[in-house]
Amino acid sequence: MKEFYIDSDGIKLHAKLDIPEGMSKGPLCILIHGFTGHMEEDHIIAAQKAMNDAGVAVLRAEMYGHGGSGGTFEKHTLYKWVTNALAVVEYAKTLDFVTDLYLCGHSQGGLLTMLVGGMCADDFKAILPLSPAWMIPEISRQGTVLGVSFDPNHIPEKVTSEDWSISGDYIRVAQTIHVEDEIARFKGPVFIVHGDADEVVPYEYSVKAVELYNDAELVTIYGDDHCYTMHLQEMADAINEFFKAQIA
Ligand code: FER
Repeated sequence: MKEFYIDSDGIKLHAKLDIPEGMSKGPLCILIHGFTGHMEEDHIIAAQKAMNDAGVAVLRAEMYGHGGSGGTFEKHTLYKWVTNALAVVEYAKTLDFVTDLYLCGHSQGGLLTMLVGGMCADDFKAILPLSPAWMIPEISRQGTVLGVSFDPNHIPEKVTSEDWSISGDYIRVAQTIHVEDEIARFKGPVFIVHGDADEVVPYEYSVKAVELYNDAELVTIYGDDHCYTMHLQEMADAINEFFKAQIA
């Protein structure tokens, strides 16, 4: 494992690169956590190991205001994350050992994966949104995020829950995003994993995403929650098998 920082217009992004033993050239998957998340969460590590086991190098990166990266949580927005992800993609493309590039992210990182997948469609062989929170723009326009309500036409300075606080700019940015446009721009394979008892991101959004994408597959983790706490291995196995089939 190699630990380092990737510059994103002056913001240091904390990153870790895990290359399978003995690999000299091969595929790389960028892997990104969710809202309030980081790169050492159980489901992120499980995904990383599943990819490594399939012969895929993994570049985990933490986005603005999360983990060991620069910025504060309260000041993060989806535009900042998109800018960060573009910097990570640019960095990954400089790595000589990389053959094919993939992008994977969980929840808000899954939304990011869908956005950047559309924006950089030529760069990715496939994308893997995990329990993707792609309803965030829509519910921000309606006036509620993570169960906290606000006036969508008169955005408050802050939106606060017991566990976190985000700035009005988070909402302003989210309201401008139209995920369907980026779904339409990615024509390659899309591999989605989602627990059908997800309490944070409704499973139905993944069903809808699969219908909208040109070439998508949904693996359902039956009875499981947002972070696959009951069947983590099922999520990992699904990812492992997806990559084994890709590489075969
Ligand atoms: C929301 C639902 C889910 C939301 C964020 C998320 C900010 C993201 C969850 C995650 O990344 O795990 O309403 O609003």
